[in-house]
Amino acid sequence: MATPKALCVPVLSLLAVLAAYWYRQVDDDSLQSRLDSVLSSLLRAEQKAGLDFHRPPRVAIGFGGCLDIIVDGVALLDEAGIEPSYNPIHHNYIETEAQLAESFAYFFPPGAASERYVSNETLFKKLVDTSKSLSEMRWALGGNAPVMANRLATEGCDVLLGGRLSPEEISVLSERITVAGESISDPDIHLIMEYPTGAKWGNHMSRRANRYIVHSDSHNPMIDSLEDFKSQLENFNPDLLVIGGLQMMDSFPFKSGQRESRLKAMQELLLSIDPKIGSHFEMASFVEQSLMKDLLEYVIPYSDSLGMNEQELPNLLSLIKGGNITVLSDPYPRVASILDQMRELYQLLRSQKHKEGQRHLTRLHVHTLAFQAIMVSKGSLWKNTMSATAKASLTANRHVCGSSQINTRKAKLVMDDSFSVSREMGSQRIPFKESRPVSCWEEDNYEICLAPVLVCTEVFQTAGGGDNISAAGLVLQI
Ligand SMILES: *[C@@H]1O[C@H](CO)[C@@H](O)[C@H](O)[C@H]1NC(C)=O
Ligand SMILES: *[C@@H]1O[C@H](CO)[C@@H](O)[C@H](O)[C@H]1NC(C)=O
Ligand SMILES: CC(=O)N[C@H]1CO[C@H](CO)[C@@H](O)[C@@H]1O
Repeated sequence: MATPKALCVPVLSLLAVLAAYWYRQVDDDSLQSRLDSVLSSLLRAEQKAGLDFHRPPRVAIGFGGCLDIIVDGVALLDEAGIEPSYNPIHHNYIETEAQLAESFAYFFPPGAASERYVSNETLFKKLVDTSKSLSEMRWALGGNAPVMANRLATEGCDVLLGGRLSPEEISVLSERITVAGESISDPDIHLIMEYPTGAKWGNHMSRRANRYIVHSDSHNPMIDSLEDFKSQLENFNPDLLVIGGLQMMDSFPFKSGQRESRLKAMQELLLSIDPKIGSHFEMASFVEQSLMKDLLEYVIPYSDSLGMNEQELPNLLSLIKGGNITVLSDPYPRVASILDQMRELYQLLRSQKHKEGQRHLTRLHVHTLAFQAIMVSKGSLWKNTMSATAKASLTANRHVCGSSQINTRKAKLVMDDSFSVSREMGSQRIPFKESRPVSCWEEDNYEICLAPVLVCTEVFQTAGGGDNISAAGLVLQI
């Protein structure tokens, strides 16, 4: 028979296990209720602006469009017999399988979004054919402009879309969208190589979910719907003009002077718009320095509003300050450093000498994995910044999880309990309140709103996220 003392030990350890279990349970429950509280507060903030339009807002948006093939990036490389490379190299464009492996090895471990032109048709066709043989592949309408157009239409806007699309692509567009641009039979294809957080490729592991995109476009780089779009614009009478999709010009083998002449045509379009109509430019992953410089001359000075992610912000800033393109930045930036970069970009762009017809930047939206930040000049045309920031944040989860209903069991917060508004010593710290998750405050001649993202933990799709998020943010501000 066991003595009482001998019995004691197992009983105690059983109690310890039960206690640990109970505490974990309490911990889980309080975390869960915190997420639920953030969600309900964000939903309230989103609804505050309400979409009770007198008439549907009218948004004209260009350019381009494509069919996306969405696959698991690692599965595709395996199936295509492209082995992991341990020689990460940043290539501006891709010509060989080895370059693809080197380039993927560069962006996959940090989990940074990127997009590359494939100049080798044989290679691109091989990748597309291999993708079609994967069991888990799906097609989607792609391209910044159509994705933003569909989102804006879903939110109740009437949309004019500049792009040459195929009948299949047009068939999945909302009825609220009018397409300006002749239809085509051979749409450009984008191959979206997605990967989740912690995905393994040989000895590489991804730090966060993201995608690597390859394309071999022929229509999009020429912005060949520009003229049709321009001729329909006046009649359409938009409240807002949105330009995106210009990264398709990146590293494309243009004939000499061809790119510049297309961008000059774009500049003329922008100059022809009534200054009372807001214009927004959506940045993207650009790696060709001379193209970025052209954008700084022909497009960005004509934009009232800019949208970009945590990679694109330092890239643009570096170039304006006379430095080089930065291809890769911290995919988990701190709030303070993003806000500092936003202030700097805002001030630099506004302080540049303005030529006739150029606009002053009055809105800057930066989307990151952990939070959304929108900066708006006081007295500008942009309304409802607080609600727009909440909506952008909710859209991030809705898009990545692939569901309009947000499930907090598939979400986490990666923002700290408080954040500093700047890296400068002695800067104000703002606590993060579950019941009021969107923080807004004023500085100088602008207001900043910041909202945490309920980061989706069961990723359905990351590609197109920035477009949905930016469009969702814009719709409440016009
Ligand atoms: C293009 O890609 C194919 C398939 O990977 C390859 O066999 C060929 O060598 C590549 N061509 C060039 C010029 O690199
Ligand atoms: C910028 O890029 C050029 C050309 O690639 C290179 O020669 C130069 O060293 C770079 N400068 C900096 C500061 O990185
Ligand atoms: C969550 C979400 O709204 N995702 C959408 C992003 O935009 C594309 C194109 O309009 C939609 O198909 C997605 O559903």
